[in-house]
Amino acid sequence: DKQHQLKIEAAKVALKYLQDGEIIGIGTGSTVNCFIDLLADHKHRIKAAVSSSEASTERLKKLNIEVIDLNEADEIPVYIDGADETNHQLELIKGGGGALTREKVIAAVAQKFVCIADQSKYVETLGKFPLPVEVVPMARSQVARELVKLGGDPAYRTGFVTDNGNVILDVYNLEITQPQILESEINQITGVVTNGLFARRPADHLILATDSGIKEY
Ligand code: DER
Repeated sequence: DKQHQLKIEAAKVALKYLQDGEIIGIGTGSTVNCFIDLLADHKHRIKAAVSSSEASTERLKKLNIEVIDLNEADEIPVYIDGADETNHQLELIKGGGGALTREKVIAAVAQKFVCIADQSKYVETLGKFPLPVEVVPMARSQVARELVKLGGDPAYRTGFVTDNGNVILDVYNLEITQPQILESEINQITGVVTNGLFARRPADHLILATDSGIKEY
């Protein structure tokens, strides 16, 4: 469909960030899956991949691309990942796919975080998409109460356990006008592992596929 075609367009442009013989960081989601599929014709250029989820790892292994642990990589020149929302400062909401913790860890290490997205993700103000927050299971109710105090409406992502064995609260009705401040406030709540605001460490580049072509920021 139209949106899938846009995801493929964005993924194609991201190939230009491949650096021969280097380790590449790979995110999670349907847009990243388009990028992984394109790697089939470029895998000889990749030394190895560091993956942000079991789902992406499986997809990479099917292409016989070596997947290594982040601890074996002394640096990650380029990290390719999608987003659920991005504002005009390339501050993101991520975690729709539930891989936010490993995504955020790799983004913290990566020298260049390249976000690939279709036009539906580009917003003025973050927060229409519910903010995922990864939580230690026993702390779920307490963290939910704290998130309500911050003005959110947390919903338990029932039946979902992250690759790290934690649970996720999706927080609705936040109007996120100061993403970096809210990111820090949520990080301070005891029991929170990670929140899906990538604002303190935003994307370095955005490849946005739109009906009127590719826009790069
Ligand atoms: O969960 C995530 O952070 C994913 O990157 C997600 O935000 C993007 O998923 P999509 O490419 O399937 O829209």
